[in-house]
Amino acid sequence: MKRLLLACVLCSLGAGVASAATITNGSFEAEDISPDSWRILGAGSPGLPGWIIGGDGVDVKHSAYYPASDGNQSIDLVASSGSGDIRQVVNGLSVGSTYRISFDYAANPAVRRGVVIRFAASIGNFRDAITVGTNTLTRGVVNWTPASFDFTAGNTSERLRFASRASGSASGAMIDNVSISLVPVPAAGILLLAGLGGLAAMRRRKS
Ligand SMILES: [Ca+2]
Ligand SMILES: [Ca+2]
Repeated sequence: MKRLLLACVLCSLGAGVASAATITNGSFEAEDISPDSWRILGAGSPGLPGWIIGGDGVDVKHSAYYPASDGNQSIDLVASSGSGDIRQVVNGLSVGSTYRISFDYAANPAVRRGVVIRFAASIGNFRDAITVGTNTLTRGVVNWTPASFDFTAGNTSERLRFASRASGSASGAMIDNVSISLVPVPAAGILLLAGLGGLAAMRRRKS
């Protein structure tokens, strides 16, 4: 009986793993902008499949101009001026499960020295503000930094958003290589759940 209970706990955890959530066009490669070096996309533009563009727009950069961290294209969250943002609804989440959003970010190398670039990443009720350093910039070189944050799904669908905070120029934070993964339940947690399941079964048998 205990062995069966443990198997049930493990298979229910396994079912959580199977509900795979994905980011659509997380590397911004879906629409090839070459031979352009970059392409400006205004709010509501359909030029970034999977994402909704808001604010003052964003632009897509090609590796021929600025090297992407993954593939050939990345995003500058500031198009020509003001703050742009991109967002999409992530489906297939398992309520109560913890997920990790991973991505790479950098300062657009064209930004003037001394200008502080900021952007925010959010999903569900999670929000993180990130300040991008500017003092090591070399024109033409993109210093990509990997980043990630964890959130617990409160719904089966949550909105993921990356939003610029105005940099005061046409150059803002760049992002690329956005992905989502399920954070595994630690082995100790599985054993605790299995133990609780066994206790509950024993109580039921006694009552
Ligand atoms: Ca890319
Ligand atoms: Ca720009």
